[in-house]
Amino acid sequence: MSCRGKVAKKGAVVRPSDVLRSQAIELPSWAFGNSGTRFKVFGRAGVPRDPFEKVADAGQVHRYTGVAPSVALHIPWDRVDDYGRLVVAAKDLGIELGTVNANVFQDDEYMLGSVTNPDAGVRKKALAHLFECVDVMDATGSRDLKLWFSDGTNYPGQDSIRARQDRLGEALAAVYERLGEDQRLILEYKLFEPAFYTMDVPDWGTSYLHCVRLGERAKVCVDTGHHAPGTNIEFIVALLLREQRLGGFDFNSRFYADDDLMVGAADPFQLFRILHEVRLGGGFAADAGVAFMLDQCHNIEPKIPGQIRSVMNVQEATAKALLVDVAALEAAQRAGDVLGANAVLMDAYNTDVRALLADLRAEQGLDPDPMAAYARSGYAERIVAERIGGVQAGWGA
Ligand code: LRH
Ligand code: MN
Repeated sequence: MSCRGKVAKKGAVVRPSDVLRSQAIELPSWAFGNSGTRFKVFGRAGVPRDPFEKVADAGQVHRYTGVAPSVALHIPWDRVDDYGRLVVAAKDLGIELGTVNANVFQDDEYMLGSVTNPDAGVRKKALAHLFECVDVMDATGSRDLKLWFSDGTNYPGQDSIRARQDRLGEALAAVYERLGEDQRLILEYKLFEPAFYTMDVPDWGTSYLHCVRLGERAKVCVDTGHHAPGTNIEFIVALLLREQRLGGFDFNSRFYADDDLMVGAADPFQLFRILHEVRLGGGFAADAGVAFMLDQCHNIEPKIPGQIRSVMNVQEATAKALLVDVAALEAAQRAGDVLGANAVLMDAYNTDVRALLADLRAEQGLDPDPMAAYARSGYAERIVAERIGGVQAGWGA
């Protein structure tokens, strides 16, 4: 791979090929379970029935891609009696348990909010769950607690915007206080849904403001499906990297709303532009602390191949971003050569990197074609035959 220019404004110089070899894309355990829309959740034979089977499926994605070494948990969907056993199960598959996601968006009491609810008793219940998630992190050795709140209002006047921010700030401070010094709080924002007038963390600015108040280990999570149509997400990424407040991504893609489709499927050029800014901002450096997570739902497509394809989409967009001739780009920018600068970027984007990645996989002892290798493995047929009975995992909503 011809490395055009080494780039790392911050931290150690990162050689593009090293970025690809050491890429780590975290999988969402819930993507292996059933998911859908309010209209229908379609079941599928072979779907996991418990966190151990979800972790086993995540292990398959890492086995064939080599760049998915961890799986994020969602509590209570992944609550188990013995997290130590789940850690060992993951290790036996060559993966680790990653980010712990809290869930204060499904209990009846949370209709008017969780940590922002006008009722102090409901807020106390929500906070207790967040503390439970920190305990889970202590048991799994996870670094990150990711917090997304469905909290918001549907009608003007329903509640005080300011009072809800005060309640949110209070809860976040209590959780931040509980974290260990190697643990981080990642605050995810979302413009709308399930609330439609205000969301209490609707945008990067609100998340950023709360993070700055909390401390260094509070970072912003950019879910690529959580913006208004037409939002320039890579601008937000560049800004958060500049402030060293980009904690990570929830990667997916969408045509309209929070569709949670495979990353890169709806808008591969946007994913490339985002990863280009990650590169320029030093976000690929090991010490940059940027988590690259998927947050998707495979409502109609097979889930393990869907995750493998998604990981490959991130790999391809990353390889294209690393091919940008940054020296030529900066020279054109300095010269005010608008078309020249744009052409440098489009050259990289229009480069077919599939053979390059296939060679990289072969070099790492992997099958150059992960999708075909998985299909040949017989795993899909085996789980259909074995996973009889029990309750298939899902969102339990
Ligand atoms: C909210 C969200 C959040 C999760 C959930 C699974 O839309 O993106 O990250 O907890 O999806
Ligand atoms: Mn998300």
